[in-house]
Amino acid sequence: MQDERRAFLGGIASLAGIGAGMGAGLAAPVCALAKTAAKAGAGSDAVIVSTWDFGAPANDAAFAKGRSGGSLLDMVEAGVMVPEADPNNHSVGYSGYPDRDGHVTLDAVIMDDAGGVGAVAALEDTVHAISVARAVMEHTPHTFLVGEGATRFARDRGFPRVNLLTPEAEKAWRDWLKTQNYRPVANSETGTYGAGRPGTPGGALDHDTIGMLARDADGRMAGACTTSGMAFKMRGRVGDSPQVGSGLYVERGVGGATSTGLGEEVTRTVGTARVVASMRHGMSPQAACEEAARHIASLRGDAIKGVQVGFLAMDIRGRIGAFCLLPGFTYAVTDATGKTRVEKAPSLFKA
Ligand code: SD4
Repeated sequence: MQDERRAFLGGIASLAGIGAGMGAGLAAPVCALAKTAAKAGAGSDAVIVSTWDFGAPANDAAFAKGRSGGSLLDMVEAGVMVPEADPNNHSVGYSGYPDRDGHVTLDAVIMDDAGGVGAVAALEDTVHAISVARAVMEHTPHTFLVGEGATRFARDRGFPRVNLLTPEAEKAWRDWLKTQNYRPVANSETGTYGAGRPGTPGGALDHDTIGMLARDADGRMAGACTTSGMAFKMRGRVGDSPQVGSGLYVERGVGGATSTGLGEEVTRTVGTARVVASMRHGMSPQAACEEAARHIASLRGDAIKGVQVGFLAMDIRGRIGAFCLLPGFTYAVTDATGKTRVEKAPSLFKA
């Protein structure tokens, strides 16, 4: 843990073009270095990326965690905890839309580039699925707990029991029950974040997921991905997000990738493992994301009409790539100075 911590702090220093050895403490010099970097205009390469507009405050929280001495794992965990706790975000974590039986179930994965992996799926009554995933990684001999076992594990580890189904989400579910029309809508994430009100059940508020990648200048990386998946999904349905190689993949010496959108299309193709494999074989993060999206399109043809899938990747040098099937996928990028911007990904199809 201490090594990782030093790596991030050292990373900030070298990203800023400043040599190490500027003082014995860890936290204090980093703030100074960040300032110097901003002054010098240095640090334009990405250090944190995440999916959708709501990735911006999440990135800021992750960066702040790194500045205060947190490890890469601490950073991605702290980052994605922001939308997990946000009642306006239907649905990562709290206030998520339930499955068709009225249960809010969460999926999450966290991983580093040293073989550390923890995941949960169909977790209930717990706000911070990502922290439970991390506990699976750090306190069990396993990588993945699901359903009742995951929920019991969360209680055993002291995570408080919280009813995730807010009155607003329950109302949306009851409205949805009237038609029971299950039709995932592309890009619901951008239109609804911060709106603070429910939309058409089964429609525009169908899904929100945050996937995040963080790196340091030594080329070390970690990632996290957390969601409540598709609103009004079948009970027991698990999407791409908690599955290593689908919702998230990080590889030492190469980089990482995360995905969002209709999870079934990503799990079919082990999408993020594919993106990282392409990067391993020399493709840029951008070309690798494009290749994975094109592969889904050629494999699935008409079946993916109106379906959104977005890939976001970052290599160990901080080069980023993003590509999606339909226009509308956005992502947040934070550079070594801590400056965050939101970008639009290019798409394969026009609409
Ligand atoms: C899922 N991929 O459960 C997730 C949903 C998502 O933005 O990414 N929404 O299929």
